[in-house]
Amino acid sequence: MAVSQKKIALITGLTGQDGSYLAEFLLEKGYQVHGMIRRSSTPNLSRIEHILDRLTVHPSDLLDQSSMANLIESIQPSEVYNLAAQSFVTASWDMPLATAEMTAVGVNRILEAIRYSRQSPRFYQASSSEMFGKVQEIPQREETPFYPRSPYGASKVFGHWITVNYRESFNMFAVSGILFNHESPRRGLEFVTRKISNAVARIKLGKQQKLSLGNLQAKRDWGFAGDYVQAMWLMLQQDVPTDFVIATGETHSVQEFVELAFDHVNLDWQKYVEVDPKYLRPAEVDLLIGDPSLARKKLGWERKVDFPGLVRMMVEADLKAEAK
Ligand code: NDP
Ligand code: GDR
Repeated sequence: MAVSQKKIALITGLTGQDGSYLAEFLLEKGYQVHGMIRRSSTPNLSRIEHILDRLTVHPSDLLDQSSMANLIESIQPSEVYNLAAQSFVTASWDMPLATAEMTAVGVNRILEAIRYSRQSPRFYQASSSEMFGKVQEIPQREETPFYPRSPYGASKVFGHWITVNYRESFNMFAVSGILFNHESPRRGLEFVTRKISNAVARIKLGKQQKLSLGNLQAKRDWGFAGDYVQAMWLMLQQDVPTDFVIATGETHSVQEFVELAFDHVNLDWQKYVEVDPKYLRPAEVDLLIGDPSLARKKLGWERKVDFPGLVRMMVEADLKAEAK
């Protein structure tokens, strides 16, 4: 789909994994791209450094209603992508209230800012497969009931429903993408896939001896972040605002990820991996597998990178980075 005139996009969470891929994608499509960046004492722009000269960044915070309202009024975007959140599930038990402020109420703050704006931009909310939590149905689809298992998951359920609510109450073009886990070489080091790929590279290069993990039997539907940002954009180009599940339709255990990653560098994982109970969660999400049929049919969306390709890509990138 070509963009006929220059569209203006605002991305919250620009400095995160998805924000960086989405910004690249929208620049490629000819958008003028703006991003919200929260103040920090040290610069935190490593994922967007290579495109920074083509972006406009604005200081703002999900916690600050007036800064978001001013931002939307001054930029007058045609599309708003809300990717900002406290996104690490483990941390959500340590700081449940801060997680709720950012990941739940933050969504409502942006929706309020949009509701009173002149432009009425289209709105994308980053919903999550963590909302499904305890297995209610396999595979999980748009109608599967939610049963979140963490303060993060519960906050995302609020964000999801408040988006539906504003769509139905105020006739807004507001949609949620229920995205299953998506990873990349830009994934934060605390998430299991990147923790594994980085450790494998370091072990191969003799910089690390062991890899400590938690639950190896948890199963996730893992895709590549670069493929998933395209789905976000497609959702905002539809005639009718609709929520979609975005997933690969395959599930793999953490152990399978470990095995493939170590295989890639010809090492036996069992010699290096140990289970440390400190990485187990108070409540676990055992099995996630999404049904992307609706996205395939209505958006024409397909993932391009498969599971072995994703593991390979991440290990190769970490080998390169760690060798420097
Ligand atoms: P990241 O953790 O990589 O990025 C989160 C972003 O949110 C960062 O830019 C961060 O800024 C920003 N942020 C956090 N708190 C605030 C705040 N108070 N004000 C302004 N910005 C803030 O997440 P991902 O890119 O992986 O995920 C993007 C979104 O998609 C998140 O909402 C996540 O919950 C959701 N999601 C992710 C999935 C995945 O598998 N990756 C799957 C499903 C949903 P800073 O750099 O300053 O920390
Ligand atoms: P998740 O991702 O919680 O699914 O949330 P994460 O990579 O943190 O965990 C995936 C699974 O791996 C198990 N695990 C470990 N996890 C971490 N982080 N560290 C370990 O050492 C470890 N050992 C085993 C976990 O128990 C879990 O079962 C991600 C985030 O991006 C969310 O923001 C997003 O909404 C969901 O994906 C979909």
